[in-house]
Amino acid sequence: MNFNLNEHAHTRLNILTGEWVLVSPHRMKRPWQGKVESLPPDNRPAYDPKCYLCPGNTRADGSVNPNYSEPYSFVNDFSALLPDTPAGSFDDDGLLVAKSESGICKVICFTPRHDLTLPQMGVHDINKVVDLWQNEFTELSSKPNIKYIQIFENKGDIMGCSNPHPHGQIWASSDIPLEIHKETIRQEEYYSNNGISLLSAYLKKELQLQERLVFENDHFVALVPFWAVWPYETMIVSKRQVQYVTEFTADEKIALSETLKTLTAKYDNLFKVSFPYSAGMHQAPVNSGQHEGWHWHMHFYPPLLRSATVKKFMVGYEMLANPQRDITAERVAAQLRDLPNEHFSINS
Ligand code: H2U
Ligand code: ZN
Repeated sequence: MNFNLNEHAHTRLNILTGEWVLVSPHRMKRPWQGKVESLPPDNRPAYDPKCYLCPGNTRADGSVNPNYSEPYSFVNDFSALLPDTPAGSFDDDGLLVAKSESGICKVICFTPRHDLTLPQMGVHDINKVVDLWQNEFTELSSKPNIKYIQIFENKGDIMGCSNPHPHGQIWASSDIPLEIHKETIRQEEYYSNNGISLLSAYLKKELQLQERLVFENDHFVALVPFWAVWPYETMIVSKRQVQYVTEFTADEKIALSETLKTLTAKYDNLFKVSFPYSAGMHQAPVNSGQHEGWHWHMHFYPPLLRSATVKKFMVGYEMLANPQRDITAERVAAQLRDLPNEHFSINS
């Protein structure tokens, strides 16, 4: 019997982090009698007088949003990181070790419309969100104590998102977070050994094989990474190696907006619901020297398993030993690729 990735249990290497995922394709026939999540009805008004994020409304801390008509950002009223935290560290015999962390947290409202999500926005309106990401990145990276800027979106109650108004967040920190630390080591090592970015080489391979592609345009590729852990996990990778979102040209920004719209529409089309996920871009640290190997990309981590109501739990073996999945990355990529690029609500 020959080893076959579609039939036999195996582990796959995440080349960005050096971690492994256990893949058990033979388990896909397992019956499901577990927890079924209920879905909230999605019949939001264009403006909700009780929403903290809608234009003109009062937020939880008493500040009032302007009557914004374009993407709008403000400092998070409950910031996890604060700019004026004193520097310091704590070490009790190397057993109790801590250090202070400062930073800035912002909230970004993607649109004044309470009832939309990214796939329901026009490409030019998504492009305005990309403009704001660039402006925020430029401003935050101009502060020398900021070392990393995490731009992300948490979408859906199931992800613990507190408000359905389309929004994302930015956390800028005085230290380099763990995931970025791991990806920095792997990408710099590959670049110094091969003279090309790890993700340029990986993208070349994926474009040749065509097994895990979901969507492609002139400047970006959306794919299910070979090492995906979450069943519907995807990645957007820029065809040109850049370190930062601020480097994208006008054409690249439109292409990124189109990729974001198409990928999130495909996600919604999968189970005909507003598809929950945590997504965010990974880019090089700032104010900390050269990062020649770094290649901008975006991760999408959706929690759903096999339907709109069945959530994947990372428990048991996965918490204690190693993440695991049943459905292969190749099967999921084919499923997402074959779904329409247009949002289902357009035809319903
Ligand atoms: P989620 O993306 O997880 O829903 O978080 C929304 C953020 O918005 C959350 O971090 C902030 C919360 O602190 N927020 C405000 O800053 N002001 C408010 O009035 C409500 C929510
Ligand atoms: Zn709102």
